[in-house]
Amino acid sequence: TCEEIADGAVLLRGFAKPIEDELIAAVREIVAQSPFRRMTTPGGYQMSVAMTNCGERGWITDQTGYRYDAIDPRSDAPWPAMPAVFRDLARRAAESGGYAGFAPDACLVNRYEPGTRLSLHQDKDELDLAAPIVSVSLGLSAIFLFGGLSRNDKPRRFRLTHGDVVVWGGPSRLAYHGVAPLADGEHALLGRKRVNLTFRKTR
Ligand code: MD3
Ligand code: FE
Repeated sequence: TCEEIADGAVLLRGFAKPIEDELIAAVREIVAQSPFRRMTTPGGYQMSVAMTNCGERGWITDQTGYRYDAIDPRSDAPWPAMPAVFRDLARRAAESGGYAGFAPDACLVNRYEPGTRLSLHQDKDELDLAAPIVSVSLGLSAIFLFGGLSRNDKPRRFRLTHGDVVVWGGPSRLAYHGVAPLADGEHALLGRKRVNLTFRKTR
């Protein structure tokens, strides 16, 4: 099913489910090369969510700021290549959402454990803000908070579950969003965690 949840944002419930095993196997290979790590924000806070990346560039934050970089500062090597199964899923989802020809060059992989959260933020480090962001939820479900273009707009809440894919484009691309603290639970494939993939075109 395809549902427009906000202007320019399309929720594809269960879109990734048919390839769940391939996606999880690919995440494990990425993490073997570039492990999940908790990064530090420019304000000096350590994020509760652990992150890694694949693709030509990866999103990082440290004391000096946020940026996309071709090198994983932890391994001092390029990020793992984007698996074909990721690239194809992102392209198919974007097309279903009305964005044909989406060619992401970066995929940020977020790992949530019970109690971890992502506070309200905008994603605007990408140069091409006309391209959508495609997100894929795996494992435990989460309450996703979706606000407006101002931090003060009261966020709406959506439950995102294993296999759900959302295409965020148009006016929703610069909306504030976040994830409420993850409730504990056990997922058949991933155990006590949630993994979220976000596909981006950064340049
Ligand atoms: C709406 N990730 O990685 S995915 C992020 O569940 C991030 O890990 C969350 O926010 C997560 O930056 C939310 C949904 C999402 C991702 C990017 C967006 C929604 C978005 C960018 C613009 C608008
Ligand atoms: Fe975000």
